[in-house]
Amino acid sequence: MFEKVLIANRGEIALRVLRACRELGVRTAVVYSAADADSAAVRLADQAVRIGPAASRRSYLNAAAIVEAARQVGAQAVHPGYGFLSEDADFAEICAENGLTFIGPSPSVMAALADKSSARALMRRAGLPLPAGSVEPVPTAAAAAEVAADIGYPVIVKAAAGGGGRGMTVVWSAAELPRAYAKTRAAAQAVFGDDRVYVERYLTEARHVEVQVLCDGHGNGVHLGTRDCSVQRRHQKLVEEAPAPALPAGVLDSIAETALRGALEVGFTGAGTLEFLVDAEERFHFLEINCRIQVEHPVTEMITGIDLVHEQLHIAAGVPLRWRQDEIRLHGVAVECRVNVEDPERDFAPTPGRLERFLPPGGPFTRVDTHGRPGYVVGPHYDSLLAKVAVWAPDRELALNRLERALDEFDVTGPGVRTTIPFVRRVLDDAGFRKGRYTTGLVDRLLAAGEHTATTSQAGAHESPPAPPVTATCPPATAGSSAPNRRTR
Ligand code: MV4
Repeated sequence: MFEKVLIANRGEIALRVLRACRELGVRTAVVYSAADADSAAVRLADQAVRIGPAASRRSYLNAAAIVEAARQVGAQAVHPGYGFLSEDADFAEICAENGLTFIGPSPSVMAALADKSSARALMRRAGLPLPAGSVEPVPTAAAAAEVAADIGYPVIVKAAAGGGGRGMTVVWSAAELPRAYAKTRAAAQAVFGDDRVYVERYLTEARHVEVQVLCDGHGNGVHLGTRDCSVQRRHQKLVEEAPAPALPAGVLDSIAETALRGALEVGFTGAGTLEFLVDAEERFHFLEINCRIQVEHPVTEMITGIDLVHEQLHIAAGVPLRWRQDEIRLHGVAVECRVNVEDPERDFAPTPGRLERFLPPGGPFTRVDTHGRPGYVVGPHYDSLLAKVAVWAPDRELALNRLERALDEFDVTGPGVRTTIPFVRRVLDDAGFRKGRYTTGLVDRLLAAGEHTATTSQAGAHESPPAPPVTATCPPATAGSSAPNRRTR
């Protein structure tokens, strides 16, 4: 095992990785920006290196500064977390050139899989079913129209260099295609510096089901079952659960086994996730593979008892996988929701500010991953994820009740601060969601249904502050301060 690992990330995931290192007796160093000088990770790490100003371009995305920090502290490996440089093959290569182990797949495999068009081709060769469409990038609008006519509308034009829902346009008819094609190419060029796009059949009302895999550097791999991540708004997941509900065990096994076969076939190593869409006929289609630890990994940890970050560290250190597939047992149901500092009533706009109160839930089978604390200032520089609340229970109904109970306890209050908790509650309340019968269309349906009630709920019809304790030292709620996330009963 490594003696010292550099954590090249911030927020809750920096803490998550730090804890795994501690548990394995690995010393920790964390990098931080000017905005994160008093973060929990900085306080808890053995060492901390300031690498730049708040702007991520000059700190958490600054490969040279991170490699220099690793050299300074004498770290042998770099854990990139998620986001930032976690899927940057060039960064993995720079680490290797500097004698550092990048905790993830090899740079060449990462590069081949980061390109969705190339990942699609590799996975098709490995026998994975894909949505109908082009495997090679489509060079002209005319060629795109030909592919679309062939597979039928609706189609979706996707940037080869995209991922996680960035750089894609749904096209409902042939008339719209030329514009959509040009628009997606221009956007892809602007955002990724790479204008290649491909065309796929667009699957409506499908379920987003993903498979967690672990593959070592010795040709061994296991899958850790499925997660359903269909509850997304603009490709930001809000609620995730494991295993994917309301699908026959045979279908889930087949998706998971297919995913693992694909990952091994393309030489993937580390912890990875293969995304699929499952259509109404329960057929599944490979979309993309993520070569990193994901935000929603806790739900898989809860149903398997396997610490995914420990496994990432072992795999990167060359240790052979400690499980065979028949030793992996999936137990019960885990559900997670994200607590973002955003206002669901204002198009989920970030609401940075100081957290006057921060009281996370507790209780049985309840896990909170957060870097928040009372007095913590949520800044405007980074994504708005403040906490993840994950619960486990023997069955889905109890897991959902437990998550509602946990959210009832969670008090995040500060001037101007709002969270996604009220919206998550509406998801958990939805009849279709309760039954496990929901698709990627759920969030838009809830938002459309909530449109005419938005004003009443803003006035506090749905959320109301608890009576302040007599000894309260903080000022009473004013127009600018938020109601805590508490349900009126
Ligand atoms: C799709 C799709 C339907 N058809 N591709 C979104 C995230 C990225 N990983 C892939 N995504 C999708 N790709 C085809 N061919 C549906 C999604 C999708 C989605 C689309 C609209 C609204 C919510 C969604 C949630 C998950 C996936």
